[in-house]
Amino acid sequence: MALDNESLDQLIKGVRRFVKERLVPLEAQVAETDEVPSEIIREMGEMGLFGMSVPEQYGGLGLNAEEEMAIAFEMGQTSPAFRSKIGTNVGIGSQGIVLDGTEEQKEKYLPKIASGEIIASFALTEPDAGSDAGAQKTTAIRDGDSYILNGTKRFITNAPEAGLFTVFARTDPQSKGTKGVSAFLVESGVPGLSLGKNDVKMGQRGAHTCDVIFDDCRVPASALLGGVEGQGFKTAMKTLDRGRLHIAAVCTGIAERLIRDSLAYAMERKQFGRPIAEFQLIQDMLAQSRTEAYAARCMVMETAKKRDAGENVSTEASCCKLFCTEMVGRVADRAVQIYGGAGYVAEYGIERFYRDVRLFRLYEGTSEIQKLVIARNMIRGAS
Ligand code: COS
Repeated sequence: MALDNESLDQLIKGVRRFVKERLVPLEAQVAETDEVPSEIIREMGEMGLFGMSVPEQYGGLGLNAEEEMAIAFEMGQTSPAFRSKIGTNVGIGSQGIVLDGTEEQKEKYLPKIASGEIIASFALTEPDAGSDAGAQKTTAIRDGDSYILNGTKRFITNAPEAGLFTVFARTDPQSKGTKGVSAFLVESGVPGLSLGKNDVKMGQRGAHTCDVIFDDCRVPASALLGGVEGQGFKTAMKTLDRGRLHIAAVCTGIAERLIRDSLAYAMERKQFGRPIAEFQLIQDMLAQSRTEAYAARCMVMETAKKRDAGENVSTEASCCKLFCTEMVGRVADRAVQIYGGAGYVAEYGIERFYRDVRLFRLYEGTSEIQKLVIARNMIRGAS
């Protein structure tokens, strides 16, 4: 454990209270305005939430995976837009630097990422490189002591707010596939970097994505992550291993929230003269959701412990991402069903969660990609 039990307990309780008292009351407002209020972002910074996974020596909380997942379960208990604000700093925006950055890069960026002073974003996906992440077309051509970047990144989470991008680009244009891809730390505002307009999405209003466009964007050679070419794809995959586990934990938290709401509604709503919770077909849905959310919590914690023990959890992280993201979809669907007509009406907030959770099966690797990773690792392990 990176924290002693008492400090961890206090942190978890503090986040739980913050979610309940500050975030839940703002859910409808955030959906309506498409903005998380700036004071909420400031408060999340004060609680250290941007720096959960950044080592203490760089100003973060330095949580291990088990502790981070315990907080992610709590942050999952409200609209995912709030978690998304800290999500890239905690996960894909910082972990490339933590895992593979040079000491200089760590010292330069991690303290600002940990405090939330800069939002860190992960620019991997392209118009023609989604699931096939190795098919990067963006290029970074060495020119003296600089690289010149050209290409377009798509659906980049937190790009509109980002101060720093981890950008994946091909340093060896002759190479195909995963080899020849390198990672760069590119600060926003550099000439040649521009943003597209915000994407209009199915849900998760308040969390923003857009294109990031590089047009002869010159960055210093020192922007090359780790100072080594050709390692970018592996950095991306390692980063996603932890990110996928975090998403699984968030989905578990959302499922638990929806189950709580569904149960409360079912116990209050009366039909045929009694609360609908007394009907076995409603109980069937409640019990299925409860069982699946419990399984999700167990597998996330088990994988986090294995990771903290130094084991390679690539397979398990994909198992968690696959199960938990699909699970929360089923739980949200049952929640709509238990609420009945009210589940379809915006005022009750359930239809919003139903739309919000759909994204989890897509980003940080679709369900199909998780299956592919799991099965490939099984075959490799057996041969
Ligand atoms: N950790 C460390 N290294 C890894 C790794 C991991 N989790 N996964 C793969 N690698 C390494 C492999 O060992 C291989 O190394 P060598 O070249 O030395 O053998 C290299 O990376 C290439 O791996 P692989 O051959 O498996 O690559 P593929 O192109 O076949 O594709 C998939 C791998 C499909 C799994 C990958 O492209 C992927 O995860 N796609 C989804 C991308 C994604 O999640 N996008 C969401 C965007 S972020 S919101």
